[in-house]
Amino acid sequence: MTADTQDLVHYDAVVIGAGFAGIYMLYKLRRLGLSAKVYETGDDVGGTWYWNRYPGARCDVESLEYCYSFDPELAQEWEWTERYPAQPEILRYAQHVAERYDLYQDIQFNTKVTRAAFDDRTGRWLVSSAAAIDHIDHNHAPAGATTDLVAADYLICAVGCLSSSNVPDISGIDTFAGEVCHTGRYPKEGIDFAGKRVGVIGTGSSGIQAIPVIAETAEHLTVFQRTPQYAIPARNHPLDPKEQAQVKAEYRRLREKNKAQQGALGARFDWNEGSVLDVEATEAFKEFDARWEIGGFAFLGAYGDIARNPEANHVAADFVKAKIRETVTDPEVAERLIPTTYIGCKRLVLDTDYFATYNRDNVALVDISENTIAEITSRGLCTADGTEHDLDVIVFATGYDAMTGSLLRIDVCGRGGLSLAEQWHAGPRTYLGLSVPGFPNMFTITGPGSPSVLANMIVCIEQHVDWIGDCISYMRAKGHRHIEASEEAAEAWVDHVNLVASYTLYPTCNSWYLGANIPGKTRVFMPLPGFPPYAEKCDQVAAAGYEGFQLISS
Ligand code: NA7
Repeated sequence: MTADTQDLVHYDAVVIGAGFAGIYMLYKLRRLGLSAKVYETGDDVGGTWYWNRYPGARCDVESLEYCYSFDPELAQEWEWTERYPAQPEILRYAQHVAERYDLYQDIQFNTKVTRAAFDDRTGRWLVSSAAAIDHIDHNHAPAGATTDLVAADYLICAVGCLSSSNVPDISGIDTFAGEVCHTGRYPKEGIDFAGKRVGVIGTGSSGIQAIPVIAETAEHLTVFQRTPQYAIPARNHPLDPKEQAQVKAEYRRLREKNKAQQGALGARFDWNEGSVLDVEATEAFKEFDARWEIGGFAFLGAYGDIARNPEANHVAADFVKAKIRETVTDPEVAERLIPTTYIGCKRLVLDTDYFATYNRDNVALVDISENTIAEITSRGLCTADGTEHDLDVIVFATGYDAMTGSLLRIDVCGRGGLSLAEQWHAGPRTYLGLSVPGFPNMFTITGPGSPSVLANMIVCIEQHVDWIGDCISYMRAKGHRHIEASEEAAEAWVDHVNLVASYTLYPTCNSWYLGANIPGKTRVFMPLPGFPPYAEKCDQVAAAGYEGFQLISS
């Protein structure tokens, strides 16, 4: 950047992103008396819940746990309507929070941060942004857009773990005459599927939520499945106001209990530590059955070794496989839907009538694991064996360049012009998932190397924002101008994350946790399993005067 930085508008902090992380960060910075500016590509708050407007979009963490806890009044006043919140309700909640704390005035919407560079001369961050007119491809600012440049002491990246959409590079995609969308960039005005032949590519959480809903209105739905997935019934239902009142009467205790769980969720059901291998198969199946009826992640809490021990995992997987065979009436289709990986190795999906949807006459399942999609034509989609599927709408439910994609699409440069892409060429290297060596005063909320997507995101966000707020307060009190993770601390942290992951079955399959869904992406296990020990470590680091960080005063 060559601009004379003396004359630039200066903020104490610039925050990138106005999702749940960005808006709470703004609230926190305000409370600390700091000036802050938030840049957001969308035209409202909500982050991932702003963009994911696809039919059936719903959170897989229960409403009463998927919300902020920083203000008991907010927690008491907001009433959830369903066990699991649907996208529109989560968006309304984010809007309510932004209005309640008067946050909108410091957020610049429709703006994409294109570059953030640490200026060695002034010791500040220079942040360039541009108007983001094109909402369909929200990852890229339009060429030639006017850019804006501001300076900030702190750069806080609240860009989200699942925001950078992955649209596979399939030849002919631009020639398709019908409508195309990605679940993570779903059009605000929606899509009318009535009377249309629809193709959904992808059977992760998004596909599995969207498929049953689309099937209800589409004339015909073809699901293109690369890898079959385990799904557990969500058993969503309207929330009984009495039940909600009871939970809220002891809300603080529930939220504290949340934080003591590995995934910072599921405080209202038992997490059994025992081994499934210590009980008879009939007893295990009885326990699984009970949890299948409860619905949701309670299933994984049946026994403590499902996520760690292959043999234990098989027992749980066999139970779900039996349920799929029981539900899907065509045995051949059922077999195609049976996963072969460990259960929970890819993120477990919560569903509503997913498997039963394949019993409908207007739904077909196409296995593209070997017979891949060869091309998209003006009329539809053609698989490698030459079969043509005529379609009016193609829905890509193909996921995200998770955890690193949104940050790396911004040109971020640290000390001496070191680019983040270079620093992370062999996979993301952070200390605590919060800080990157060579990038002073830059924080990554729920960054790679922190529990993030393996835990309740809202709890993770609050823990990070509180930690960052405390850190900035400490620096100001002690007269420190810069904080930066040391190379050694980051090196040791990456080793630690890999070691913890190696005790689990997570690294055994081609998941987005490993970056395996993106061609060419370095395979490194990115999130850290286990919220409670992680939060304790962060507290210890702070209590020890920010051990593993260099603090610079001049
Ligand atoms: P996911 O979980 O990454 O699922 C994406 C799906 O798309 C999955 O079935 C993929 O198959 C499939 N996919 C990805 N690329 C391709 C290509 N090139 N061809 C065919 N199929 C493909 O994303 P979601 O949006 O469903 O969920 C993301 C998270 O959001 C979820 O875990 C929750 O945390 C909320 P694959 O399994 O890679 O073979």
